[in-house]
Amino acid sequence: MAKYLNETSRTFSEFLLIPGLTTKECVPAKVSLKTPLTKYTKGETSDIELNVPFVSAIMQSVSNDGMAIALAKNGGLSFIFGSQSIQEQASMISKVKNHKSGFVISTANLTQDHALKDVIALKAKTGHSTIAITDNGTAEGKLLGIVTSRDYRVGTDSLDKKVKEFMTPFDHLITAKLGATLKEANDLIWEHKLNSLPVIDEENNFKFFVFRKDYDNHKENPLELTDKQKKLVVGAGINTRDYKERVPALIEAGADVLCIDSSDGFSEWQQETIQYIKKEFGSAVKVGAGNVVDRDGFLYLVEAGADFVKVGVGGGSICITRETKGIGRGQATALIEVAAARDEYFQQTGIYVPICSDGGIAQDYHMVLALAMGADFLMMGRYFARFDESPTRKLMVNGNYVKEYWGEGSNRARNWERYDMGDTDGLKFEEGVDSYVPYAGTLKDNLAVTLGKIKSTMCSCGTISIAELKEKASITLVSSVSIVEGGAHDVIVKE
Ligand code: RVP
Repeated sequence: MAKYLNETSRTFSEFLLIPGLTTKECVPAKVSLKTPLTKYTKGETSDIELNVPFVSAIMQSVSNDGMAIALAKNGGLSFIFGSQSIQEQASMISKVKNHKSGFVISTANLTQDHALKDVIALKAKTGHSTIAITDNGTAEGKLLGIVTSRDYRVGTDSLDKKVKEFMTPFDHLITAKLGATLKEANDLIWEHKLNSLPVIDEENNFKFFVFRKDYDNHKENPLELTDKQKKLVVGAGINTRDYKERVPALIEAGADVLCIDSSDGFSEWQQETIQYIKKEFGSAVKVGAGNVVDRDGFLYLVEAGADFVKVGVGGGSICITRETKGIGRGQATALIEVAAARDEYFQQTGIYVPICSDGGIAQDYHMVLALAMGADFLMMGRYFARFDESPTRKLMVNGNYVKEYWGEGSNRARNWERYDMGDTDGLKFEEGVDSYVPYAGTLKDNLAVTLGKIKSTMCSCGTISIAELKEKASITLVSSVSIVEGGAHDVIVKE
């Protein structure tokens, strides 16, 4: 006979936190959001600790090198999506590892034979007003000049005017040589009153821009997540099919942590993958696994050697797994059960295996609830997809700016390995949708607001660390009627 779980499967919106005593010590400035990413033994600390408990989802529409750089600079970590060729994924990883703060690979480049109309179109598309002019129109070509908005007059100059007629040519440019430090580059910027400084190699090949504004930004990133060599920390998604080829390439490229990406991780495929990685590469190579929604799934992956376990099936904003396959569990219920299993395992063995709540965070307050319920960190897709740094197009739809966001189980992603049940290749049916999310601006600005809310809630609960929150939080279920009470009600809200 089938086993019935009598407890209703619940989601974050059905819970609230009860305020605890806020002492004078409990102020947002004192709150630490540091949290372990990978397993550790009692009395020790995790080899990788996040400064902010967020990781970006292993998705084409969320986590590329650009997102990874932005998130690591702000204390979190991205898992670069694995549903691309091994070479492309490894190249994204090495771009993050080789990223030198303040040295930017230009994404707005043209040749000198382009016209003013191309400059205007590129500026509108990328939002960048400084354009590198190279012999082949790429970020790697020989530098011939630069164009900024000070070089042309829209409405006066002909749109067909060639770039070579109005660019600042190479011999009028101040440049830095490859190998210059950020300090040296900035000294040049200040000395010559520049807004941007191109960096070139011995053959005048263009390498980077250093922008005046970035130096200030860099100084403002106290939470930056770096490794021992001061390089940004980055993760990578893998699958249970091509791991024997993919994993060595990702490690070679510098990935700090791997994560098996699957909608249903309670499988022998994952066990085999983890065991292979640990046997071939040893415990220094960190690998997370999942997703699971109960104690049995968690313990199975832990016994297999997982360094962390992801929790959540079917709760993702773009996910229709529950509708198509009838599997899943309310995210809060799943998390509460797995967190209890994690704590029990820690008590018995002295090994702490962090858990990640993946998917279904729709409000900022859900994040604090997830942490209070036992998550060590959160994986989010929709949240990050809304920002400038996500890899997708920004469009105007019905008068509002939106960004594209599609699931890995959608036809658009064609990530059949994520949904593979071990037989014939190919995506048989969709488990995700292709959608838009409201555009929200930069990651840094939005994160500051979100973290401000989290810290404030933690202070209301009388806690200044995630560990303390987990221990002290008092959580209540809410009725559907009291949810109405929680919003503005019985008033006419002004527009
Ligand atoms: P959300 O943050 O709610 O947008 O959810 C993101 C999560 O959804 C991902 O981390 C992943 O676990 C899951 N996902 C990704 N693609 C799909 C799908 O197509 N069904 N689901």
